[in-house]
Amino acid sequence: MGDKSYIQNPHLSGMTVDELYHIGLNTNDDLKTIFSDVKFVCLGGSSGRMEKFAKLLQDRLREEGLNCGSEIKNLSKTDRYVMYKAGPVLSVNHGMGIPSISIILNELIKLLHYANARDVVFFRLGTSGGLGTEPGTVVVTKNAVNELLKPQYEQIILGKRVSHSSELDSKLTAELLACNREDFAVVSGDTMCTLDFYEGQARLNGAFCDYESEDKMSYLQKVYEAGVRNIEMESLCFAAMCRRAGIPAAVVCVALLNRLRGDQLNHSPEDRRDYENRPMKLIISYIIQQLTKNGQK
Ligand code: R2B
Ligand code: URA
Repeated sequence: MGDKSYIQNPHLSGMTVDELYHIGLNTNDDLKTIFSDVKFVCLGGSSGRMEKFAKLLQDRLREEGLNCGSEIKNLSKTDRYVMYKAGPVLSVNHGMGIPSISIILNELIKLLHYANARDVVFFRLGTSGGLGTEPGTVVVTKNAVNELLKPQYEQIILGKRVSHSSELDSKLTAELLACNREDFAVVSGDTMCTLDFYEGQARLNGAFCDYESEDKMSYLQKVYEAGVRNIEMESLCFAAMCRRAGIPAAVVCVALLNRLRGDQLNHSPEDRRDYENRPMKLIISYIIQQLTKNGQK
């Protein structure tokens, strides 16, 4: 990306102080000293998972003799989001759903801009419902699509519908698929992003449901036939915002269940932990490979 700015907002340069309100930092903080070396930003839903990711990654960076930074501590000053730094990698939680990930992405993109960070890559590592995809399988997203199966993230801005493409970086996706050396299946396919976990994902087990099991199955079958291999709630916004900022980005989610077989998440805590670790393992392998390749030892 070279010197091209991640932000496209002429109003920011006229502000004396910009508050990154939801992480409790502002432009009076020494953002350059702390964040100018960031090369990867990894986002996932839960705060605990992203702390664990930062610690696992730090151990691997240390083992490889790479810059692993100092003690892992939360750099966010609010209880909305957590943010950890291990060497050149930020690990941040995004909460659940598009509004939550949109807020933290706005503030992270501005943070990197103010810190003068360059050539940064973003990852979302998460959980999802598989579609014809067995539990534990990791899906690397080809493209994020909306509930109408279009690769478009739609926002209402000033009372008007505005669409941005949610197509992802095919080179990064291919590199991630190629670096899988782990003992679990990794597949590529489209990811459908919804605004809701229950009716929005054609479940029969929410508080409300006005359709029959057959309607659900024929819808999910149609979505599967269109190339979708998993369903979650953030990829569309994540892909579109990174694309708009000119940031290469990838989405790596484990399937917790196969939605063609059921709706309930009822696996054991051990299986859940094992499954949740899988996207982390793939992304850690990729990051180590890239840092080693670039001779940053
Ligand atoms: C996957 O899991 C969460 C819902 O349980 C949501 O954040 C998502 O995308
Ligand atoms: N996350 C989702 O959004 N859907 C699922 O089915 C599982 C995890």
